Amino acid sequence: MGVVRFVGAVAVLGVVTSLGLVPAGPASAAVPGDVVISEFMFDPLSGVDGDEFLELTNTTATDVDVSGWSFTKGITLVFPAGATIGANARIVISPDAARTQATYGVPAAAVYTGSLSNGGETLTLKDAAAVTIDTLTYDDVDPWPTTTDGTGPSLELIDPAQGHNDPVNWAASTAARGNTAGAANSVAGTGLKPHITNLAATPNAPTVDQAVTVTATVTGQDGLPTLRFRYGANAADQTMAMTATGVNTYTADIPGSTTGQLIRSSSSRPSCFSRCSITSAIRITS
Ligand SMILES: [Ca+2]
Ligand SMILES: [Ca+2]
Ligand SMILES: [Ca+2]
Repeated sequence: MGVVRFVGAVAVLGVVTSLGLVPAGPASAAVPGDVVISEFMFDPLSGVDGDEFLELTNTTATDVDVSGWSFTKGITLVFPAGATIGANARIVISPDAARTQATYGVPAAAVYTGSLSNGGETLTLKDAAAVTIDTLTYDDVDPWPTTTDGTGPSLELIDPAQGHNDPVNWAASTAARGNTAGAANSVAGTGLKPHITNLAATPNAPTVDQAVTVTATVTGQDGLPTLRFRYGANAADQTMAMTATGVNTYTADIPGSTTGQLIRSSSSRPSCFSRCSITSAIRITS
């Protein structure tokens, strides 16, 4: 009878350098970053398109004139002459102002036509001269948050100063009511949190003394990720630096071993959002 053993493999992540906000410009000359798509509900729990909304935030200390600004893909809206977003203020737009008021308790500053795709699409906010002010392509599958796909919470931007088209910079709202329409985001933070996908161990059923190669895709971190693993239920964690094999892809070899207990390693990092670490179990078969 062979030894049966699980080895947990958890990649541990580095610290991210944050970037500064784009300096505020005059109201008549907004630049990308001045106004950001900061939150949206693309697939509300009610299943009613009228419960969709999209929040825009003016990240600058001056009013921004959004006259003639538009969305033309996915949803359609042209802001009327004289429309402004106040300094550091947020507005909510929606397809149904009455429902927005009833469901979220906030007024819709403008009403768009069309609806936000339940399967993900590209949203682009352009200014009156058709210059792109913000754009992102969201999805309803990993690495994007998946609880926002019709189960209640909205998608919220974490750090306006970081890339808006990076799923690592978006998270499901953690507010009790499932959104923060017109208010500061519940997940707001500084810097992108690390995100691990595609963690794999080869072979995933190693024999005694057979090394296990662990590979992973890690984004949103500086430097090389560290692989954490252990050989038995009561053993101490061991760590090793992973080696880069490509853009955001890393590998490390766990040496083979002959002893150990059944173990399922898990890791939680309270400072991270839920998607920043994953655990893999490996069974040694003989
Ligand atoms: Ca929708
Ligand atoms: Ca969907
Ligand atoms: Ca919000």
